[in-house]
Order: sequence, then C-alpha cells, then structure tokens
Amino acid sequence: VTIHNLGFPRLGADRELKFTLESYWRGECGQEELSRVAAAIRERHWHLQAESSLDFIPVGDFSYYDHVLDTSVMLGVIPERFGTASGLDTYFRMARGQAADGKPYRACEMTKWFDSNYHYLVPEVQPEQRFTLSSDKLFVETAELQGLGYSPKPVVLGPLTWLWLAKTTSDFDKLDLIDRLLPVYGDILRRLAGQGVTWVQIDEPILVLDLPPAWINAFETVYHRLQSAPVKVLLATYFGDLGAQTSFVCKLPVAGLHIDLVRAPEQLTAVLDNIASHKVLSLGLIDGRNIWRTDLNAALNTITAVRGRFHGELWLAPSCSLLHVPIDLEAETALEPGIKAWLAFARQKLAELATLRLALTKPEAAEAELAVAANAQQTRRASALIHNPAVQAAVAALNGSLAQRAQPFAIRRGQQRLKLKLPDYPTTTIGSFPQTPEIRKARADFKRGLLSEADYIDQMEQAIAFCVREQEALGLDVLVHGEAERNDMVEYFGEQLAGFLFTAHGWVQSYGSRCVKPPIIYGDVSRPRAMTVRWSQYAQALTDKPMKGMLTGPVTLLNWSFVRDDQPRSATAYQLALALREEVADLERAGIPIIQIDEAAFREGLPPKQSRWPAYLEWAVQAFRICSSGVSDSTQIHTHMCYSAFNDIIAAIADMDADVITIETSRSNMELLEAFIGFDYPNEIGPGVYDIHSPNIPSTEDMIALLEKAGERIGADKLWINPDCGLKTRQWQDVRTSLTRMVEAAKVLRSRVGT
Ligand code: THG
Ligand code: ZN
Repeated sequence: VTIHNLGFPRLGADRELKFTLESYWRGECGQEELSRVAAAIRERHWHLQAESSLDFIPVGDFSYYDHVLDTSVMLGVIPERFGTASGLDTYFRMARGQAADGKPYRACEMTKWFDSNYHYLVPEVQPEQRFTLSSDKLFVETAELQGLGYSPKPVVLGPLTWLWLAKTTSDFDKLDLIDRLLPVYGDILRRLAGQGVTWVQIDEPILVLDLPPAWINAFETVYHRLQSAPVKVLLATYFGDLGAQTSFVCKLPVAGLHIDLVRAPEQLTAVLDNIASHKVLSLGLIDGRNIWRTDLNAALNTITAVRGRFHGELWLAPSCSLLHVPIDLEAETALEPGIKAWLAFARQKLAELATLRLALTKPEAAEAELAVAANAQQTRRASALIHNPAVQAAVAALNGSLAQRAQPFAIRRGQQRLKLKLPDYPTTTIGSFPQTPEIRKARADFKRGLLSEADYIDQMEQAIAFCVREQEALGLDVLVHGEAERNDMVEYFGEQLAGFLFTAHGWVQSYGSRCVKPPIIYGDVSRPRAMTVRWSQYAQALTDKPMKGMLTGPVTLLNWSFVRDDQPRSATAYQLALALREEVADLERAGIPIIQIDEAAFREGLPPKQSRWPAYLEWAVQAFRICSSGVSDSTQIHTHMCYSAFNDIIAAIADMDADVITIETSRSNMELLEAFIGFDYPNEIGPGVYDIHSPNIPSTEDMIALLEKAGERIGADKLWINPDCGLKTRQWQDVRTSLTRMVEAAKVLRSRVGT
C-alpha cells in the first residue's frame, strides 16, 4: 500500500506566515523576507510530513493567500482592473483590493469553499477569456521538494471545478471556455512530467455536487484529452459521495481515483462495483475536516473488505486536504490528558496513515500503536466526561411544544409594539462595535493573569458604557452593549459551555492571513452558568432605550466548531439549543426586551447535495426554534445572517419565526431581497443598508435610495434600518460617520410618512 496526503495547512503552527504577510502588507518587510519565511515554512512542513514516511508529499498546496486565486493566476486569468503586470503585488491586489502603494482596487469576491469555513477568491471569466500558463510557482515548489529528496505529488485544482467556481461578468455559458482552458492544463502536466513527476493530483470536488448533465459529460472529454500528457492523474473527490455519478466517474480515463470515506462511507460499495483493477483507488479514511483520532481497527476492517473485492493498487490518505485542521496536537500542553488522547491534528493524522500501512505490511510491528488507538476509542466511548444523563434526557423529552412561541407573529407583533414603543423604521446595529487595541489588550492581559478579574470587569464596563453613550448620541433606537468581552462569536460561547474544549494553538485558516480557533465539542453540552447576562444587564441599566441581548445560535455554534462524531449533528444541535434556551430565559428575566440569536453560518451548513437539504433544514430550523421559543410574546427575537443568498431556503428561514431578521443586502443593491418578496416573508426585516466590509463611508442619499427600494418591496411597516453586519473590524471614527448618516436616512423616511 501507498500512503499519501492531499494537502497541508499553510500558515505554520505559530501562524508565522500570517504575521509575515501582515508585516509585508504594512510595508514593514520586503518581498525577499516574505518569500524566505514562506520557503522555510514549506520546507518545515515537508520534513514534518516526511516523518510519517509518506510515499508522496503534496506540493502546490502552499499559498500566499488562497489556492483558487493561485490557480486563476497560473491560468493567466487576471481581471483587467488589476492591470497587466503579474507578480505578488497584482496577486495581493486581487486578494485584498489594495496595491503595495496603498492604491485601492475592487478586490475579487470571497466566498465559502463548499461547506467548510474556508473562503476562496472567486475567479472572474468573460466570453472572450484567454488562458496562458502564467506562473512558475508550482514548478519551482516541485523542484524545491525534489531538492530535499522527497517524491512530489503536485496538486492542481481541476479545470472543471475551477470553472464551476468562476463567476461570469456577462450572460454566457462558461462551460464553452473549457476548450480554450484545457491546453493550459496540458502544458502544466507536460511541464511537470519534464521535471520527473509521475503522479499529479487533480482536485475535482464538484463531483460530489448535483451537477447539470452538460458538466458531467464534460468530465469525459476533459480527462480524455488530458490523458495524452505523460503523467498519471489521481482524480481527487471529497466532501461527499459521487452519488448517481459513481459509475461514470469510476470509468473516467484517469489512472487513479480518491474518494472521501469519512463524509460518505456508504459510497464504497458502489465504487467497488464500478472501478477497474488497473486503476489506483485512494481511500480517504482519516478525517481531514475534524480532529478525532481514527478508529484504526475499523479502518483496517474496511481495507480488508476492499481487498477482498478490489485487486488493483490501494492508496490510503486523509479524506481531504488537512487545511481544515490545526497542525500539531503536541503544541497543546494544557489540554486535559484524558481528552487529548482522543484527538489527532494534521501531524498525528499522518502518523495514523503510517500505522495503517505498518499494520498491513508488518502487523506485529503495529500492534502497540493499534492498541493505543483502540484504547482511545474505548475510553472515549465509556468516558464519564462526555455523557451527561440530564442533557440526554432533556433531548429525548423534546417535543414540538418547546419549539413553538405561545402566539403567532401577528399577535406577538402587537404586544411587542406596545412594550417597545419604537418609531417607524427603527434603527439598530448587528451587535459588535469596534474592538479597540485597549479592549484587546484588556482581554489578553486578563487571560494571561496580568489583569485581575475586578479590573477586567471594570474595563469591560467602561467599554460598554462608552458604547452605550455613543449610540445614544447617534440617536439609534435599539442599542447593543458592543461585545467588547468577546474574542470570536463562537469561541466566546465555547469557552463557557460544558462539553466544549478550547485549544491554545488550534488555528485554522479562514481566509488569507485570517484564522479562527474552532472550539471542540467533545461531550454533552450544558450551560453551567449565565454567559452574557451580566454585560447586557449592565448595559440596559445605562439607558432607557431597549437593549438587545446578543447570542450566537445553535446552528452556527455547531457549524463553526469541531463537532463530536459519535452522535448525529442534529443531536448536538438540540443540546446547544437547550443550553441557549436557558440563556435566553435568563436574559428575559434580567429585563432584556430584545434578544438576537445570530445564525451567521446557517446557510453554509447545507450539505453539498440538494437531496440532503430537507433533512438538514428540518433539524436546523427546529434547533433555532427550541432556543428562541421560551420567551413571552412581548419579548422580541431577532436573528442575523451573513452571506444572504436565500432564494432556495427562504421557506426554512420563515419557518424559524424570528420576529425580526437582519441580512446582508447592500452589496447586491437589495437584489437579495427578492427572495423575501417572491415568497411574501411574514415577519419584519432589516436589509443591511451599507456594506461594513468596505472602507468606504456610505452617503445618506444612497441609503435612502436602498431603503426606498426595500420599502416598495417588503412594505414600510416591516422595515428595520441597520448596517449589514457587525462593526468590530471598523474604526470608531468611520462608524460614527456612517451611523450618523444612517440615522439621518431614517429621519428623512419618517418625515415623509409624517411620523
Ligand atoms: N467566527 C468564526 N468563523 C467565521 C467568522 C467568525 N467564519 C466566517 C467569518 N466570520 C470569517 N471571518 C473572519 C474575520 C476575521 C477573523 C477571522 C475570520 C480574524 N481572526 C483573527 C486573526 O486571524 O488575526 C484571530 C482571531 C482573534 O484574534 O481572536 O480576524 O467570526 N468562528
Ligand atoms: Zn453578518
């Protein structure tokens, strides 16, 4: 058996590349320094992968920002507005919308990589698009790796997946471009062959989506034509099953096929029914999206079963690139040892591959390692740490009644109006205000023990008081406390809930140089004590205006954490919902009249295949309703969602039955509102009136125009006025100007209706 890896994290265990990139962007270090650090990280990561004696090490997976952008640049697809020069400055213009001299550009759009929390930069293609091999990066890195004496397996994003992810600037069938695109892929493969490369991994994850027939058929032509290059192609699929396309994909003219047996173990039978024995079959048996140790005995059983039916060459690998997991568990010195034994990060996952190979080639030599692995499974299953009978009983006892507000929206609405006495076109914000250096320092010092709890509370209260005064001066109608105490909207709750664990160095790239540290949900979830009440209560006491309590919803906590794999995701979602329901009740009891439950990641949790959407939406909506339905009718529930392409799930959004939803619509010029109109969305809506991700300050006129457009479509009496997302990444000065203008826009609209 051959063992190999599909891709490795890029930023370094201490996020070295992040800090060097950011220093380069600030003009504090030069390109030589940046490329020196990058080369050192690559080399270190190759040595680290070689420790597990992989037969092939991936190359080309390293990136200064994003591998989809790397592919676009390699193909010479650089939109005109960025100029004609190639090189790092152009590359970062596309990624960040800023040149080295500070000149602004409209950056490429960023969006989620399938159902992960990684963002890629969207390629842009035109009808007359030309393609030319325009970057040496892959070839240079391949030579670097060969120079160290390792066997490279270059990784290339496949032509059809790249094209599928591209957006078109005018209306034409982008699939028509494939004929012009393919010769460049031919060039790439031939050049790699010239360097002595034998295998190339071509990633085509779109094969797990529901593809239109024309796209499926294109695979046959494309891989037939690439067959003439003198290298072997390993076609890599991941994040799901090949479904109805299984037999077709197994017969494509490629030398090998990689399948994801973690997300989609059920596809194995169909693959074995269809794959010929002259091909290589790569089994993705180690979870590349999660941090649990593999059940190696179960994996060995699978391999044995495969060997009984498949007589070709077998390769073993992680299910997908290890980009989605932290690098090294050994860095976690403070983890509870009992739980640490259940985990495997990137480095440990590769060691698991080596153990599997050893178990197949020299079983006696692998016995000790297999025993450790089996013991980890055993202790985890039996552990008292993960089982909380009270939580399990509460979930088992769930019935529809907990997921139902007492009265329908039409009646709640009247009661909320009586209680809140808001003007027409009420103004609010999404929750966070600027995270100043002082706020970050206070949090960091408290965490390190340099600041006492009393002083920390004092500093947070000062930040809250400042934020409340600012909002009163701006004349906003519904205030927030500003979230000074929160690092990340998921990590913050993870740190306070039982059943969660957080790491010290478990960084995962989110986009470019930005990372998140997903908490680990390892056991039954409960809420030992109130999490947000003291801050919201303190804030409410400072003002007569209604204060909005701020929570992260169950689905988003789930989607942005590493989730336990020993029970269905829905079960964990319900546990989260019950824990949050208690927090909602405590906020209400503390006199907080409005509670917002953010579901920023609701949409991205949709499975790759549409046939699985209804099952997901059913429990996801139910989880939201469970956490939000315990309040009285006069308490107003808000929710907020980012990335608001809602057309296809609008019925589920309405079914969540939040009294008010705030969404991201400004960048699309309110076009995203169409979903809410065509469907006749029943509750109130705050379509974001300006883009907080842009450094530009919106004008009052532009916001009025957007609101008029929105008012015509959804009715003025349903309309809220707010920015399109939280303000934590902005500066106070900009926030003040933008919100002054936003409040002004509300006043203009009110004066027109005479209120
Ligand atoms: N939290 C989590 N996931 C997310 C978001 C989030 N995924 C989608 C979106 N928001 C991603 N956006 C960002 C924006 C900023 C940062 C990370 C993801 C960021 N991170 C800091 C960094 O890399 O320097 C580290 C975090 C910190 O300092 O605490 O700035 O909001 N879970
Ligand atoms: Zn948002």
